[in-house]
Amino acid sequence: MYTHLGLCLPQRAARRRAMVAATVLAAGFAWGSQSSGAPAQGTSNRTDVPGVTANLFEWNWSSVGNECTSVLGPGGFRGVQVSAPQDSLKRTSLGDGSNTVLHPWWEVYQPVDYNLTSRMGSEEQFKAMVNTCRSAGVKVYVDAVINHMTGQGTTSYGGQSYTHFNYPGVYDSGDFHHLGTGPNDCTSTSGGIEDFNNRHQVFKCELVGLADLDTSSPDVQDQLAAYLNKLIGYGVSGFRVDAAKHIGQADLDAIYSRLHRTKDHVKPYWALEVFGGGPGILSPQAFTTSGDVLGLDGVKQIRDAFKSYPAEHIGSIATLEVFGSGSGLTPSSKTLSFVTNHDTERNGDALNYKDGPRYVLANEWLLAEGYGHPQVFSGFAWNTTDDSPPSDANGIITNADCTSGQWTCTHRNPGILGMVGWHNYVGTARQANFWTDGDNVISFSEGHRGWAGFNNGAAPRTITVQTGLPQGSYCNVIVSKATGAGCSNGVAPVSVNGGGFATVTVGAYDAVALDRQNRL
Ligand code: LM2
Ligand code: CA
Repeated sequence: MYTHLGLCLPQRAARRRAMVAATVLAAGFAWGSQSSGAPAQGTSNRTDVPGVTANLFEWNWSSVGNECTSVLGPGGFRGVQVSAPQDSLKRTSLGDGSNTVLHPWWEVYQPVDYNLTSRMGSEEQFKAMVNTCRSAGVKVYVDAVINHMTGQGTTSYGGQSYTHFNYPGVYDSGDFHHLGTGPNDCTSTSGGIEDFNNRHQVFKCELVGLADLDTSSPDVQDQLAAYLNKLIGYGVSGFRVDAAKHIGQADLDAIYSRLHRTKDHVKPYWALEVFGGGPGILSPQAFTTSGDVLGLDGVKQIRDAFKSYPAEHIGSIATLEVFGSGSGLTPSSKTLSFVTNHDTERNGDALNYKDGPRYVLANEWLLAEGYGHPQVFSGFAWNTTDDSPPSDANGIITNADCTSGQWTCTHRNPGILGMVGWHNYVGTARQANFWTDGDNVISFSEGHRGWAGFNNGAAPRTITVQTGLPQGSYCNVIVSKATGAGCSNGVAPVSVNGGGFATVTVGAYDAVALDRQNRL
């Protein structure tokens, strides 16, 4: 069934061609529609191209399924990223990373086996969730933890007992990198990664003490591919590859080459987690030959523009006239973009839900800007960085309740939902008519289909700008929709004159966005 050859050169060339083909396709269609209704070609080398996704971090499977049907599908989200579904460490005592939280959110990053018995639910519940989401038009992308196993503990949520290098029925000691002097050993002094600029250590030593799989071994590659192919068989469309930087391009390619096509008859999406800052082949750019990468450098640029570093955090978004490859980031077509994810919301690299309206504004801006495949992060409220999501005494995560204040539910924000619709409607129209006051107010159009203005300042601003839109009365999609009886929610329409100009008041830390779908 498998070639056991890894990815040889002709296959690499074919994949590169396929990625180019997918990019060309993406340019001709609205985002996210490329693989739906695709012809049933078992031999297609096209890759799944995600539309706007929501990252429902540590939502349990039944809550994700409900959300797909009631909010994500109707709201125009084309995909949902879910948390690592494999069986994982279940802590039985404090210490080892947290002296106060017994079941920190990060237990799921310590796999024990590939049965889907997890804090988020059972394998049956996972399967049902994928079916429900797909029926609602929402593809499912999975956080795949495939670089390592555990760094602590002896028992899992599925009831499996294990030791650091021994996972019954899955891996034994020979499947791991070990501290040593051989070519396939970790040669640091401690067995951990000490030098993040050393490729050998980054690939073969332990990341925060997590048993490092020998991902160059064909047996390990087969085991990992079997896990991912099981998920693909359940209807999953692709993966966010955890710690991809620590697997390395060659091993990632060998694993990817073993993956089946998705239910949409395309190769799965493959978004690699590669933190910036590494030199040469350790840079995010250097992983774009193996897949898309997470937009982690972009996260910092967004934070710096919206918030900046003085204590007052005044920010200046005028710099965002240039954002993307022009500002040194990986190419738009190769990037999963977001304002934050679960790591950066805790480590200071990003804006997060605690930034309130400014955080919402940044999400709205990213959806308008159109860089990358945009993703809206939505997790749970926390006080300390280790906090567990709401769960029972056994660590089983309880249903996400957006009225409880315990879940941030960012993806339900009406302005963000309005911008998801705006984003889907403007598609890949080219950005034009950029305007700024040189400080904290910007606006631009996307072709002749949409216009948006953003005010990252503490006072409302009235601006007169070129919208690129035909004359007419438009509803602000941040707060309303066009209906037969005018703009919904009693919102006054915005007039665009025959020359395309409009005078618009943009509230403090707020946006106004117009599109031709919402013209009266
Ligand atoms: C990732 N990407 O590469 C995840 O996005 C990130 O959230 C994961 O770290 C990391 N890689 C490993 O998958 C988190 C968390 C760590 C936590 C690990 C493993 O940020 O703090 O480490 O998951 O659960 C914890 C303890 C740490 C301890 C380790 C091993 O915090 O002190 O290391 O477990 O026992 C001695
Ligand atoms: Ca590794």
